[in-house]
Amino acid sequence: MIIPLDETRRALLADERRLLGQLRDWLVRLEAPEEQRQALADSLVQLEEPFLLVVVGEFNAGKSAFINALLGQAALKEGVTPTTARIGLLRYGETVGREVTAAGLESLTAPSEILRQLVIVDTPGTNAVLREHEALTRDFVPRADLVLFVTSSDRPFTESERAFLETVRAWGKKVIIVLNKADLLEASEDVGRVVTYVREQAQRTLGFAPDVFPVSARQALRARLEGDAPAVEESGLPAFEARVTATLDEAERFRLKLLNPLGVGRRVHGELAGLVEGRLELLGEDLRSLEAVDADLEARASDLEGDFKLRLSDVEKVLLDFERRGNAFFDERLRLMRIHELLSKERLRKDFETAVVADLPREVEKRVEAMVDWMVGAELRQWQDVMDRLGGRQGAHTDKMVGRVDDRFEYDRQRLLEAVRSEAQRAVDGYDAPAEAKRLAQSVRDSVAQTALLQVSAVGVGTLVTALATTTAADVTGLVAAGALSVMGLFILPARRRRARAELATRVATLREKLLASLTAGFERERDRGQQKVRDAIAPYSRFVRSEGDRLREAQAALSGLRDGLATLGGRVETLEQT
Ligand SMILES: Nc1nc2c(ncn2[C@@H]2O[C@H](COP(=O)(O)OP(=O)(O)OP(=O)(O)O)[C@@H](O)[C@H]2O)c(=O)[nH]1
Ligand SMILES: [Mg+2]
Repeated sequence: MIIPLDETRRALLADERRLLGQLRDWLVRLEAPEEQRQALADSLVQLEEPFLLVVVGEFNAGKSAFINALLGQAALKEGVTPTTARIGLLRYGETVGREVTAAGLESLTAPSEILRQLVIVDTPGTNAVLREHEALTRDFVPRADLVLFVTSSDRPFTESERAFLETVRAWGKKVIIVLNKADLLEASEDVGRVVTYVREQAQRTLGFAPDVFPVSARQALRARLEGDAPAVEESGLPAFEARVTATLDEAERFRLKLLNPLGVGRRVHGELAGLVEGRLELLGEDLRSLEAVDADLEARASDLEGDFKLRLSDVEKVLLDFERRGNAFFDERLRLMRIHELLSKERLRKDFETAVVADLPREVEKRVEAMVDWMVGAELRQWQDVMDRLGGRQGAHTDKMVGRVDDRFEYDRQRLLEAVRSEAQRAVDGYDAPAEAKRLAQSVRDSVAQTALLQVSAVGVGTLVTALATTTAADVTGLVAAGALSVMGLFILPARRRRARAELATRVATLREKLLASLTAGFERERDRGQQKVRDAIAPYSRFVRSEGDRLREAQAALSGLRDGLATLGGRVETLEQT
């Protein structure tokens, strides 16, 4: 910028660079859309560049004609059909020249004094069938330091013009309006009426009442070329020029220049804050789903615990029945009348096994098998819960802008959720229940074998119980066999019976204790293992939700500070003295 900077202006410029630099960093960190980053970067670069007066409006409104009138020569092509196809940047030059510099961009020169102070930009018209024209212009708007909006007297302020002014407003631009083709209006009252109408309509859209200058660009250029001073005056152009040169002095151009990136910054900031808010909202819901999964896991753990206790008492009952049968056996056998049966220890043991041990191993095994199946089912249901809680999260978006699928946040979140979902899906669909049951059964068996200190493996729980019960049988029957009785005399039979009962009770208690302890240990291990699997599957997603939440909250705090900073700076620039 070629204007001497005083202390105040230098400070403003430095503050603006610093604040917008911070905003630009956040745009990068949060992967805001490229257009936004570009718009802000462009506007920052532009602080160094000449003042841009950008002329916009619908096709055929006379934008090019108006610029020609300003220049006093027909430097630009005019036409009744959509004519201007490129953004044309007009700078001062000794001769009229034109050069296409990039796709959709043209660099023009003309020897016109006004161009020593500012660059005038001609743009393709909006609302033409050629939509790419409007896109070129729309994308260029953020770069304007001042927007000159041209509307035509034969259709002043159309709906499409209103819509376009909305986008101009969104970038926080200052706007001047030219009501062109004023020569088409017959009476001067009509001109006044249309000017008022346009100003009122524009105020509704822009939020402030812009200056509206009625002009006949055609008349102005013709009169200028013919040197017809009164006709030039009558065209309305000098009024516009006087006003513009009076207000667009260097100080004002500097002020507007500073306001341009601020307007862009505010707009971009608003969208970024919306992006952050949208993501936080989404993560908040994610977090609630994860908490629900946690609560599910806990509830399921305690449900399992309750169910398991019931099943254990069922096993206990089988053991108690075993004890009851044993006692009945002693009552019946330890009688005088059956003394001969007590003589053979071997036979006694066999009878005990048949009558008392009986179905015990099978009954125990049956119940343990049922427990195993039940646990396998429980684990499946657990995965099903996870699916229910998280399955729908994947496609979830808030109404707010969240991002595009190609940004890191969106990509990571989708990927992590997909991992949980497919893990759960795999667990549910591909769950090999028989294999799981086999593994579980083995685990319980190992546990029982270990507790019983038996050196057996690869046998069922039932077999282990059989082994334990058989030892019990041998020991208990050995105790009551007649060989030991003969010396003592028959009258001690009742005492023997009591001892046998007591011994059996101790044995059953031990057996029960060992069996229950090992089943409980096995159950707890399996339950924890199942839950851990679910937690492990969710962990990366849950870590992401938490850490991303922290990161976004930090961004939110920083952005809110930035918003205040930009507002304060905006106020300082707005009130900057115009001299
Ligand atoms: N009656 C009258 N016609 C005008 C005036 N200014 C321009 N025109 C005519 O309106 C038509 C469109 O003018 P342009 O300057 O090409 O309009 P534009 O807004 O640049 O149009 P695009 O480049 O297509 O967006 C041309 O035929 C001009 O001669 C004017 O003040 N009065
Ligand atoms: Mg044109």
